[in-house]
Amino acid sequence: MKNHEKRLNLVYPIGRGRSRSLGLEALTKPFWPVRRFWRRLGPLDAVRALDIEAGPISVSGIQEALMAVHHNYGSSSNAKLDQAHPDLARVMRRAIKMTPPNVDLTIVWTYRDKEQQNSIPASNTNARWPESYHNAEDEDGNPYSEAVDFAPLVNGKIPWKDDARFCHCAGIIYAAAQLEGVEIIWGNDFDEDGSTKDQSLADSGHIQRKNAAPRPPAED
Ligand SMILES: [Ca+2]
Ligand SMILES: [Zn+2]
Repeated sequence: MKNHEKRLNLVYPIGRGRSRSLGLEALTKPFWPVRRFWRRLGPLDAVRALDIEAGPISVSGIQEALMAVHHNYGSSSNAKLDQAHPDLARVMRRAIKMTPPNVDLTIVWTYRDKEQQNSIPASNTNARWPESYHNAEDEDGNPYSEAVDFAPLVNGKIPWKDDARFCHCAGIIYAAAQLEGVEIIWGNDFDEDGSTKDQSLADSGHIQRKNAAPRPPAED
């Protein structure tokens, strides 16, 4: 426990204009009423909800307080990230720590083998094995995906039809990539002109590594 944690409290409403406050350490425990309230907050509200009891609080203290309630990938997302190029895995692992409390992320795909790639409907991808960046392997033939498909998670479900939420997450991932020094290309702006209106096949839940080697053509 760091020193500043003793000075941070979460103030949360309990009805009829009353509120209760809890020390920060309670936030890291699975005390569900507080965690649920916390997740409903936007980032600014979350900072306002931190009541500073004594003395000045540093920006890093507030950041750490927010980090204490950050989201984490589940084991399935983590296993997928282990099959991606380490630069992309690093970006996605940083991105989830940068989302506000009410935005959660999941990993849908990294590497896809031949069967998985070719079973995706043509309406979702033009790419057939092995031409997708999701099909990349290292020199030993191990999964080494040059692309990641991500999605926002809302109450444990992916809101597939809510493209704005995917775009919101993509913005956070772009920022994470910049901080990690990794250049990425987003699936809703492949020509990188900043416009999402000129895409024939928009994929807001896809990023790939900009410096990835070109993929071989599809097999017949
Ligand atoms: Ca564009
Ligand atoms: Zn993809």
